[in-house]
Amino acid sequence: MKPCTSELTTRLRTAENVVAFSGAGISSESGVPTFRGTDGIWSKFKPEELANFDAFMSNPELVWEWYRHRKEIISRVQPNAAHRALARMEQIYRRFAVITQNIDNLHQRAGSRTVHELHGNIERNYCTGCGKYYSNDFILAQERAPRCPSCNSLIRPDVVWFGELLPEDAWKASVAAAETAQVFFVIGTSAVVYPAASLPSIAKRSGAYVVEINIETTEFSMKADEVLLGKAGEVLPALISQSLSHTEHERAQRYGK
Ligand code: BJW
Ligand code: ZN
Repeated sequence: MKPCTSELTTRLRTAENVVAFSGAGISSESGVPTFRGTDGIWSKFKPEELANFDAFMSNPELVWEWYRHRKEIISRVQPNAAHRALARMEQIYRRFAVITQNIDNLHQRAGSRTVHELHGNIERNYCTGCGKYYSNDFILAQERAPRCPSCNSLIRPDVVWFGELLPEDAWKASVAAAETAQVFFVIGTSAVVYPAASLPSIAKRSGAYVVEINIETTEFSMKADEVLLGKAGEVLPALISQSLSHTEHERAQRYGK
């Protein structure tokens, strides 16, 4: 990775409010496939074809096969150096938030505490009829698309599909974080799925220095203040050691973290 600019180093050293917006690419080094991009391996189906309610109702077995497979992948993987670097940044900055489009829990498992999940969480499942929640153990014990023992309706994963609204609290908190960030990272996302993809522009309009980290350029790259091309698991730890390691102790003392 080429070193970050002195502009970014200065901003990272002086900032008090930093936000990281993540997508599937941050988990790819853990072994979770991305949806799109050169590393995306969901080539058989477009996410638009499976991740919507009509597809689920017309072929629940197929959609559940996809989610069961992903639940199994996610249960076996570990957070990587990129997730851990963000958890460490939360210890350094007075205000730090992760906004994630991912449903895999890897930020929380790496130790991040302030995580706004925009697209739900694969650990949870709920009944489309009565709303009752079910554990993954319950789901994985069923052979077919799971049905609610109380009302016999289909159970679905608690994730946000196309055409569905994002969770209001997570969305409001994310917009507020984007509007107040001094440095805003855009990490491992193709930035094509809205409204999440509008957050980097909201941050930029509100005065943040916006830094994209991706293995390739995206639709957002032209608008970023800085684009760091490389793997998130390599770029983020390098950023901390280049820009933050000597300020870490001082800040930890200052903010009592
Ligand atoms: C690395 C790396 C490494 C790899 N290091 N980088 C027309 C215009 C505008 C909007 C719309 C439109 N038509 C419809 C819409 C709205 C629609 C939308 O945006 N569609 C677009 C596709 C056009 N949005 C919605 O429907 C949303 N809801 C909504 O708008 O509500 C209002 C409404 C209500 C009623 C009617 C209409 C509107 C909801 C969107 C929900 C998205 N859900 C999914 C599935 C979640 C559950 C699950 O995971 O199963 O969310 S789809 C999928 O895409 C998932 C992701 O979170 C999301 C974004 O993907 P992400 O994270 O960016 O991943 P990739 O794979 O695309 O990119 C990975 C990147 O990583 C690549 O760039 C790689 O290069 C990079 N990379 N390795 C660094 N090591
Ligand atoms: Zn039910």
